[in-house]
Amino acid sequence: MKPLIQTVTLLTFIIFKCHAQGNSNTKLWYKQPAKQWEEALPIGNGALAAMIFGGAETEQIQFNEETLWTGEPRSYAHKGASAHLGEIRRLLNEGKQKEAETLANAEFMSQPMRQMAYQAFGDVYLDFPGHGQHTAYVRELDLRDATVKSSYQSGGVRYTREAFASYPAKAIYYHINSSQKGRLDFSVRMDAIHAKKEVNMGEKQLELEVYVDKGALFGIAKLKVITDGTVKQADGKLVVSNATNATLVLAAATNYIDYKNTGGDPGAKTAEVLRNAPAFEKAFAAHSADYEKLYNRFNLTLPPSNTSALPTDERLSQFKKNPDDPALLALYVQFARYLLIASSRPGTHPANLQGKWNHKLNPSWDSKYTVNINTEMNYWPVEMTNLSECHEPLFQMVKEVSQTGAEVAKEHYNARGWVLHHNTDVWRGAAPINASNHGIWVTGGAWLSLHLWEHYRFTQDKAFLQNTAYPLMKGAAEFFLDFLVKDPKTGLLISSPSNSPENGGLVAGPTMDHQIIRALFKACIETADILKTDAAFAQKLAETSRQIAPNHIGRYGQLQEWMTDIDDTTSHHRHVSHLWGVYPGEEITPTATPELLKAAMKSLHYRGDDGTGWSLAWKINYWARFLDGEHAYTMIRKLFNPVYDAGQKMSGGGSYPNLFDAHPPFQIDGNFGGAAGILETLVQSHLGEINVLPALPGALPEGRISGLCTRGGFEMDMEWKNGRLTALTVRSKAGNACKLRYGNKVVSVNTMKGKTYRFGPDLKVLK
Ligand code: FUC
Repeated sequence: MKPLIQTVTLLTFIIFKCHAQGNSNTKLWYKQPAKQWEEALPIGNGALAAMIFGGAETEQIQFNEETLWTGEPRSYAHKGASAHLGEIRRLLNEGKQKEAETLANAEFMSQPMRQMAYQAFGDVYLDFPGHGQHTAYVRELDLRDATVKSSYQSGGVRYTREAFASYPAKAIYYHINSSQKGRLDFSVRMDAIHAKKEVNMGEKQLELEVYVDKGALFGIAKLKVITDGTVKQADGKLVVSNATNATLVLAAATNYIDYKNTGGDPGAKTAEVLRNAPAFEKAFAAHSADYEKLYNRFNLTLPPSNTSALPTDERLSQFKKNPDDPALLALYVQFARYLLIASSRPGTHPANLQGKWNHKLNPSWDSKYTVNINTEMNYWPVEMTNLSECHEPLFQMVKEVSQTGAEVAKEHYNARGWVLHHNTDVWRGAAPINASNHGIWVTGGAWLSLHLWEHYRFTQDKAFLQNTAYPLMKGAAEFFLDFLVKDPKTGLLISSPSNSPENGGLVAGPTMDHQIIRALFKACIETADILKTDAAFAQKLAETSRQIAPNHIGRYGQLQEWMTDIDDTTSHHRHVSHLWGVYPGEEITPTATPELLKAAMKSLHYRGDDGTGWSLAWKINYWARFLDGEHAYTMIRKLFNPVYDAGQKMSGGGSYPNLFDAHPPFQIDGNFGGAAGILETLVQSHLGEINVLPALPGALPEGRISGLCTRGGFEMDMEWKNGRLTALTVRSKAGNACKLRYGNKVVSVNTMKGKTYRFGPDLKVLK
């Protein structure tokens, strides 16, 4: 072997070896650049997001800013729709579903019928002439410091690139370094897929202006180059020569201020960000400190196997053949936390259907907020994995839709309170969209309100409960006091018109609605008690709740999806909404309602194990709540394994090479729901006790968790070996009584705020 080749081979070996050791829980890495978007690696600071491709000769940074959407401020409410409510209900009661849907489509839907779309913003391209020839290429996303890196050897020089999105600096940083002085030469340009766009040049600066096709919004992105080399302008590019390093700082903004106001000045906003942007080292220090404060609070360690050291794409293919790589599950959970920190920070919008990562002008389902499962699922792991403040953007959105939803409650239902149907967008549309058969679904706001209640249950923050949560929960509940209607056949109160999400069309009384409404009423009743307020209102909710149609077991032993026993046991529909009471709801449990639980399991068996990404993720959580760790693991496997049709097109759920979840195409909910499901097999805390290892899959005989939060205000660390609990530590944040369960063993402790309690194998109390 020639000496140079030997050195390169050795270097490659060392680099790969380094990746192999100790990183299997914390790094996604590859031996080649991304060829397509779903291989690129995401960064984000809540408001800005980018996908880094890592090409050696041509690098692409595809970026987004969260407020670039089509449309403009408007009310979507259909004035006077409530005049038709009685007739729609009457038609449904008479079994005339088609007539009811037709009437509702004509008189009851959002104006306009569709909501608006999240937009790609632009791209930064970097050209490195001659770097097509390279060796020892590695690309990675390091979850520990939220940085995407790539490096390779070209022309005897080692080039390294690091990219991160800084929350404190409100900017994306991209830093390039060459191992030899003055050997870095490249050019940088900006572009966008928008029809109306403009690129302007400044000294060491580029500016991209984009106008959305339909609507009031435009965006400005500014990119500044800081380098020790020379910078010249040529053909719409900045050409950097003879440099040793260079930092690109990217800022982007739009004229969106809030859902009512588009009077912002993105030019001034981005200029200010660039003016204040610290140099690379300082920016990185601030970024990593800010990020680590959140990320380091929680850890999950599952042991690596002999495939864990492989590059992530190869590791995924191996897992398909032999699903023995526990560390991959830990990586998946931490990746979900990474995505949440990157797409949902205080002061930003909540994570949408793609988080904030979107490279299209017509993304699937407009990359909006679908709230009949998807948006809620995005936040399933947030409290448990100690990222409570990342929940805040969702609460802000709930507050805003409670305002638009109050108008919809009035115009469509002549009701008090507020209502949100199955979708919202950046303009906070709340009326039923698309088509009556699935758009008229009334419990979106109720479900989202329960997220505020969950935040309280985990944090025990009474000021939050009083000032933020309760007013929104109460408004959501008030709506149902006016909306619920007597079923003429049974005399029970039912939700009509509505639908069992996207299955079976417009109906009177879908099971899921009743479960959600009962849960909301219960949360309000408990809150009124905690806050010593609204006793009469709580009383009214309790009386009403008792009259709502209960869960029914149907003729096949299944949990009925509707009031009538018409479930199709051959249907493999991706939504299994009537099991909401199992997860995230909690009215169907092994101890309190064993018969209903059995029926729910039957329903899930009938639905089968396949599905799109979020559907698989929901099923993991269901099986965990059924305390069936083995079936949960069967579903976890599917979360990783892409399904292809005969034409080799991805057709079912699974993970892309960058671990993005496939709907397909990419939809982020499954990443979050999958992470929540993995954890739900390890700890559950919804029944007034902390249930430890309730559904541990045999494939995960040992592991370690730290910083996991539970309801009741506890934070715990835990270890297990050979499938048995070996150590547990509980920190009490609020001084509540703590009941722990491990199998049949129960231990109760009266805790003191701020104190830590230790337990040994099998929950043995330690001093
Ligand atoms: C619901 C689901 C679809 C998709 C969309 C965003 O409509 O039925 O599968 O997830 O939301």
